[in-house]
Amino acid sequence: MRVFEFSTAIVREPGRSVVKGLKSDPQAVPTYEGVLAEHRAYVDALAAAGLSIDILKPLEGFPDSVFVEDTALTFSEGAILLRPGAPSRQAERDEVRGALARHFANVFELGVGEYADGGDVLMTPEKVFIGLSRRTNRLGVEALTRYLGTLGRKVLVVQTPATVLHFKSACALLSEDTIVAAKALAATGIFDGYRVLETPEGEDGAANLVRVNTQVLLDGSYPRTAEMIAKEGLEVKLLPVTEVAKLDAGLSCMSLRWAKPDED
Ligand code: CIR
Repeated sequence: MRVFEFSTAIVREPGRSVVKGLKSDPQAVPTYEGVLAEHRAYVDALAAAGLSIDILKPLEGFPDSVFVEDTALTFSEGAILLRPGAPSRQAERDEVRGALARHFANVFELGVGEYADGGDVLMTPEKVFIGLSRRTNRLGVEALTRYLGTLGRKVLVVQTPATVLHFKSACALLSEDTIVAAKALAATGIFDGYRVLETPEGEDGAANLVRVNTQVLLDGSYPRTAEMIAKEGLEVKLLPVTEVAKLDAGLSCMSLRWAKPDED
């Protein structure tokens, strides 16, 4: 099962309202120009990694809509339209439905009361980890487990650490058998059976990286993680995300990625 080989991505350009996005630190206010520049560098990196990219228009009514990962799960076999858990983000799903319909014949949808953010979902070849969190509830996980089962995937329900917004704020798949995780999450033992690389001291935020084909997209403020990944023989592409990080977000949040079946 291919989990980091992608041919296609959906992204959404940030609107000027992005400066009003949800965040935990009231002092950390991003600039629109800064987020836009970081988003453009990210889209360029996805294109350089070989993906064709569907760029959706900015939505001023939804400050966090640039974080399109939270609205859907996408696979070669189909897609699942999620229901983001933050009240201000719930209707973002209605703005993504049309794009999913353009790309997928088969789209499942979470129902009323079934909440899940894509940031809480980590794909590996054997299973899908789903972290219960402030955004992803039990009903959401149960519905996802059913739909993912139909798409041939097994689910392991875990707990998103209380210190982070999303499960994938603290972990990412680096290769078929290797997960990069912040030390506290690695220590829980949930990744037993995988090779786990812990982020170096002071670099927990680096775990929100994205493996895309042969490259690893990594937040440029984490040099020791970059060194650790380069030692794995992978090509590291450093990207600026300091403005995006002020919104409790990182690299994985800004795209939906999948491999088109005819390119498998
Ligand atoms: C939010 O609080 O929903 C946004 N400010 C950040 C979303 C980040 N998304 C992600 O980690 N998948």
